[in-house]
Amino acid sequence: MTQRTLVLLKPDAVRRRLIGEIIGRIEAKAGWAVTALEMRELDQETLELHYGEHKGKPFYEPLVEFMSSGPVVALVVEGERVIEGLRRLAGPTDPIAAEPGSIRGDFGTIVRENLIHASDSEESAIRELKIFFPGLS
Ligand code: IDP
Ligand code: MG
Repeated sequence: MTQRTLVLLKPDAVRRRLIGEIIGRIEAKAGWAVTALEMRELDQETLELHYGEHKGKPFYEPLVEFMSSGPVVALVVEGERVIEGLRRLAGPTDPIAAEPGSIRGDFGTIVRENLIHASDSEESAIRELKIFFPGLS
């Protein structure tokens, strides 16, 4: 089942020069492909749309501040079961709980600064792809 998902390499990943490492892991999965890519800074409106489900939670404001602290890399990734697969490749939200071998497990220590976002379902992927790549057919 070929799917499309939204990936964000967060400002910590960009600052730490991990773009190549992370995209390399994505491209290493057979058949998966990066089909769009953009480095950009995220404004408040975009972040509110993207992370709206978390508004009101204690971590929301620091999350938005972190996500606007520098450029991110937004990617569209396509391939076999890529939504579930990228969540597994990223690892769970808390990098200390994440398995070594996963991106968060290998590179992260702080829950907020966990390097990567990947859509968590088909519905989220459709919604988030529209925010970051509105021109996509
Ligand atoms: P996810 O990125 O694994 O889907 P979500 O629960 O959707 O995790 O949270 C979105 C982002 O908010 C996380 O990736 C992380 O950067 C941040 N976050 C989530 N929970 C916490 C927390 O308890 N403390 C600090 N930051 C958090
Ligand atoms: Mg999430």
